[in-house]
Order: sequence, then C-alpha cells, then structure tokens
Amino acid sequence: MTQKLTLCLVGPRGGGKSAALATFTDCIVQNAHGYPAELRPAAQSITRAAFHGLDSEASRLDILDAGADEYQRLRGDFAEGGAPTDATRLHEYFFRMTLNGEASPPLAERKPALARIIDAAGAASIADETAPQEASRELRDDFVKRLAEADAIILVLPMTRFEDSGWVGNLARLIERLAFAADCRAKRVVVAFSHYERLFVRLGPSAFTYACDPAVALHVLRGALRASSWSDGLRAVEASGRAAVRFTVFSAHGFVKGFQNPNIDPHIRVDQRFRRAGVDGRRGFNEFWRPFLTADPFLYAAFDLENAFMFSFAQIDASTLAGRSPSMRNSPPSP
Ligand SMILES: Nc1nc2c(ncn2[C@@H]2O[C@H](COP(=O)(O)OP(=O)(O)O)[C@@H](O)[C@H]2O)c(=O)[nH]1
Ligand SMILES: [Mg+2]
Repeated sequence: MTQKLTLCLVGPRGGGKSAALATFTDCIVQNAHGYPAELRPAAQSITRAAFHGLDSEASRLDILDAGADEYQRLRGDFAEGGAPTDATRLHEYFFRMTLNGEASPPLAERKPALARIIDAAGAASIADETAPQEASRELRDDFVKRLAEADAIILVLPMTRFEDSGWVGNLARLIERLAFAADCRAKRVVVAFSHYERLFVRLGPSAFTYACDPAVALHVLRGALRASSWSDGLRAVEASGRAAVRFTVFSAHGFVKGFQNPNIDPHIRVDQRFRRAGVDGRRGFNEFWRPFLTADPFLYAAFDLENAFMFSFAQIDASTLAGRSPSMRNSPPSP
C-alpha cells in the first residue's frame, strides 16, 4: 500500500521554490541531506498517470518512460541557470518517494509515498506589491484551493532581510488564512530558508564545515525569526494543534564538491555556480555542484521525519543556554 500526498510549495517570486524542487532528487542521490545515510531515502519522478493509478499495467510502463518528463525539464532549466516559473498556470510534478534503509521500528512501518508537488509562480502564491501583477485572478483562486487541499505546505523564503520587501504583508495574510481557515487540511508546514550558502561566502573552504553544524542553522533561524511579525500566524497554526510547524535552511546552489566553498562565483555579478571554463552542457555544472539540504523539506513533508536541521518553535524559542550541547545542559548544578 502506498500513501498519496499533495505537497504545495509557497513563497515569493525568486525565493527559490523551483530551485529547491529541481534539486531535491539530486540532493538525495548525492547524499547531501541532513538525514542519516542509513535511512537511504529515494525519490523518483513519475508521470501523472502513475500517480493516479500506480497498480495499473499501463502506468508501470509509464514510470519507465521518463524521457519527456516535465521534471527533467525543470532540472535542465536549473542546470542552465534557472528560469522564472511560467505564471499562466500551476505546475504539478509527481514522485514516488521511499525509505529503503534499515530504520528504527516506527520508520520501518512507513509506506512508500506517491507525492504530487505543486509549484506556482511566486505571483500566484505571494504577490509582490511593488511588482506588476502577473498572475490572473483565476490562477490565484486555483492556488488557494490547492493550498487548502494540501497535506503539507513548504514555505520557501529567501535568507535575506525581507521586512521591507513588497510581499511580506501578503506573506502574513497568507499565513493568517492558513491559521484560521477551517478547510485547511495540512498536517505539516515547513518554513525553509533558501540561499543558505550566501551566509558563508567569506569563509572560503571552511564554509561547508560551518554550514554542516546544526547549531549554526539554529542560530541563523533565531536571527531570521526575531521580531518577525509574519511568523505569529504560524504560532497560531501550531497552537491550534492542526499542523506541526518546522523551520529549516537549504541551498540549491550548495557548496563546491571537493573544495567546500559556497558554490557561487564571486567574479560574476549574478549568482552563478562554478563550472570549468570551456566545458559545455550539464556536465559542466554537475562537476562541482553539490546541493545542500534541499531534500529535507520534501522528506519531512512526505514522511514526518525529523532531523538535526529541522527546528520547532520550542527549539527556536529556547534560551541560548538551553540550546547548547546536551552535555552542558545535563551537567549537575554546581554545589
Ligand atoms: N545564491 C543562490 N541562488 C539561488 C539559490 N536557489 C535559487 N537561486 C537563484 O534564485 C533565483 C530564483 O530562484 P527560483 O527557484 O526560480 O525562485 P522561485 O521564484 O521561488 O521559483 C534564480 O536565479 C536561482 O538561480 C541558492 O541556493 N543560492
Ligand atoms: Mg518558480
């Protein structure tokens, strides 16, 4: 038996939703997620027909026919530097997600999941008041409907100051709607901060070591959430007991394989990943490219799987002292 899930990506334009989606299967293949390697997660893109009826013979053949797959196109777009999501329709991608490793008993019971992931242009999910209105009324209404039906919501926000962006008001309104709409059935909400590698650009080859420390991520998330009024609605979501809320970080560009510095070329004005001069095509990007934690929001959303980079409000709110290493917390009080 498989379970069917709908996951909905939400976030402002340019936040990194499509990049997260385009890279999460590679992140799994490259073992660049925050879960133990023994979990052996897998995600395979499947067709719409396979999602709707996996047990039929026709759909089994369908799985093998990945040639014209929309998801491969999305991956290709990302490899070439990324393209803005077409704002005339919602985009659906389908995956079979499994946990293959020997895991602890409760995990062993987990069924493979067939996931439908909905990605829309930022204008359809969180409009920017300072940008031209790209998405039609119908598309935005359609998006709100899908959002209400989703089993889990992945909110992707850029890891930059955005209190003065043109969309933070709309973000707050959308979260309020999630908190108080009785018809919203999401059980999990993941807030994933993107562009994480940018914080480490001055650290050179030590960058990856710092990025791999969950305590650094917790510190960064505390900073991002401090005095953020848009997150109040998320507290209401969690307080209502209807959905769990988690915060995490990720980078689609990631860190350079073998060198461990952030994978953005400082000599180019726009963020671009490193590639060897003279090498053409996708291989040129893949040579150095290793994404960072982009699979985690999807694995959490599909399987309710916690890891060291996934933080709750309680962890974020805990005092810094309580957040230190367990050995410090457990040391007996001095006489
Ligand atoms: N530096 C950096 N740029 C990124 C990252 N992920 C995406 N981008 C860039 O940010 C821009 C917007 O990303 P996109 O995924 O299209 O955002 P969306 O509108 O939310 O789907 C693109 O130019 C991406 O190449 C990242 O991890 N690091
Ligand atoms: Mg997009």
